Amino acid sequence: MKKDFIVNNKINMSDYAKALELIEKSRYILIITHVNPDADSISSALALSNLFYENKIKHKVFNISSDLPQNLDFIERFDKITDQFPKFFDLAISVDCGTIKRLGFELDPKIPLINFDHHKSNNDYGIINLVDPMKSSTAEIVYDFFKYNGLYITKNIATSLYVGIYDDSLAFSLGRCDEMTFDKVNHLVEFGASPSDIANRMKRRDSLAKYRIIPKVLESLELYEEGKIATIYAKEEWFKETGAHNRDCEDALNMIMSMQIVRAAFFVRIVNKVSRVSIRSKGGIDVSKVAGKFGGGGHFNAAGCTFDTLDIENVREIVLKELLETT
Ligand SMILES: [Mn+2]
Repeated sequence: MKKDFIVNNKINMSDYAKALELIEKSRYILIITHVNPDADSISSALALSNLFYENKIKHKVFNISSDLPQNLDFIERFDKITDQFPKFFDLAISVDCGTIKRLGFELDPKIPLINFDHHKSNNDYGIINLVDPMKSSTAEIVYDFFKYNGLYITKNIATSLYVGIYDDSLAFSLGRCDEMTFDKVNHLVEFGASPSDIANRMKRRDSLAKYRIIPKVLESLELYEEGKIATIYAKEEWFKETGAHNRDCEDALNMIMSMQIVRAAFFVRIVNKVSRVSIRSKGGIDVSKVAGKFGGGGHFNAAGCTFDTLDIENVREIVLKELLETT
């Protein structure tokens, strides 16, 4: 007999109900998105924020920085995300934070925390942990929270959740995208999410600066092990020369990974005065282990870490050595 998709979930079903119970008895909720937020973190937070707003539950969506991905500005309540702490909150909800460090600040341990996440590195740091590394995105887990608790998904919530699933699954191309993902997406479209509108707003609003910096980044390409391993970097001055934002060059890594021969690649650049390394792989190379060696984390095929230095060439050599040893 075919079972309902909810039964296949790794997360203990009663935890979804417990999370809602805790939300309903709290007076003020802080929803926390991660450092250098991506679409999954923002959209998971905004889906909850729209639910809370519609139900008159007092809350704020917080990010440690005011530098947000502006291509998400079409999601309802995006303009309400703040880098200011409220005077008082008695519940925290983290979304897509693979380690507690990703919150970007020290949370008072007396405040209960609901942890929504899908990173392998997550060590269940919350009081309630809705964590499943087999899910394509945290937005999928937030969707299950709605479904399991019988909560109504409005058009704004559907749009928000679709954005998270779409972006974090690299437009439905990751292995963790399964029939349950498409089941959810089907419902979200039914509830009013528009796939073409969302794709246009997210993917077709590039800046000119992006096309000025990407050739420079591609020019930095070095190949090792007959092309299986690739590295790229972005020099700090290139951002000044082109007016590009660090997000403008993110696609360079996807482009390198699209080369047939490349099995693993990483990208070094300066973000907020530290060297940030993004590592990607295809198939059986676990790059979360490489990132983990340097205090970072992430997923099997996509991970990252930072180094407290501006010497990107040195960082490139250190990570390259580790990656060559792993493969
Ligand atoms: Mn995610």
